[in-house]
Amino acid sequence: MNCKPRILIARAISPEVVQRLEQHFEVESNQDDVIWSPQELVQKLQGKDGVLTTGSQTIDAALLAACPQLKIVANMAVGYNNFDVPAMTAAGVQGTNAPDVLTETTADFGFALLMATARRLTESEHYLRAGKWTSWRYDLFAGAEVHGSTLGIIGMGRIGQGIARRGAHGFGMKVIYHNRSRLAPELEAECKARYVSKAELLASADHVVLVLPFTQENHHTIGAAELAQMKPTATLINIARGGIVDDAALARALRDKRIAAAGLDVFEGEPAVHPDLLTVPNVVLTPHIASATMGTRLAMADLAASNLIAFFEGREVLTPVNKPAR
Ligand code: 8YV
Repeated sequence: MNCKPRILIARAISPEVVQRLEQHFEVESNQDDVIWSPQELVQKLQGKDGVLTTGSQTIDAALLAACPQLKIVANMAVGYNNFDVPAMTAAGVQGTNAPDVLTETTADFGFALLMATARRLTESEHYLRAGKWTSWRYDLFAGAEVHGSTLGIIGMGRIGQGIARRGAHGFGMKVIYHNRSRLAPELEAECKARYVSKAELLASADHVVLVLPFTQENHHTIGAAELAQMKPTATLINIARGGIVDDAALARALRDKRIAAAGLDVFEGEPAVHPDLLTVPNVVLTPHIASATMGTRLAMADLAASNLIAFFEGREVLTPVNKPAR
């Protein structure tokens, strides 16, 4: 008789992590990466004790009520806005996320997107590929300065700090930040970052980078009013979550040159992208890949797996997001 706990791996992950999980669990794995509807996910979860999810599966009260056997949801993402945490706690379901292992990779990408946006990398490549490059011009794709400029970071968690370090130490940028709480003085010193109000940050940053978690309170933290407070020469980078920026208002601001450019890795309602963003040239668009290196994706899945294994062995999970009664 097989008495291993039964788990579902809801999206394709590194095969070596699937193999690791198979040593501990009876596993059903979506290695074909089929996109399940919420109803299909509920169906797949019948009889499962745990599930490994990515940020794109919603775990809410309705799903929990329909899956009474479920005991743990291990997210392969640092963000867990796909979880209704109070509902999970009330249902006695453990939630875990995957922090730390993606910090540096994601900060690298944030900086890459900032550089690409400021220096108009994709726009200029499209021009070249379209055969439009006929001669040198002094102002051809002239972009915004990165070194020595003012970097404004909204959301100064681990990834925000990684971007601050890159900016301050690598590019001599003046770093200002806004966050729910101030960093400890030694961390501020290490990141060479100065705490400012959101209004001061928007008014004085040359590059505004969003790295805050998505909650109900920060829906459209950057909308038309905030875009109007930014410098017309500024860039906006979003590697946090869609929904933090009002994408329609941003598309209008980009079209009307109220800000110079934007770099977006996340979108409201992704994978759909607001159609107006697709028609403005001064935006760099990437498909939610900030943590996408094979090594980091392996580490994220492995951490989610470690959480599942610890939980079913009766140990503390490594990275909990709630504390349900057990
Ligand atoms: C994930 C992310 O790739 O970790 C996060 O919060 O946004 C990304 O690293 C995505 O959520 C899939 O899990």
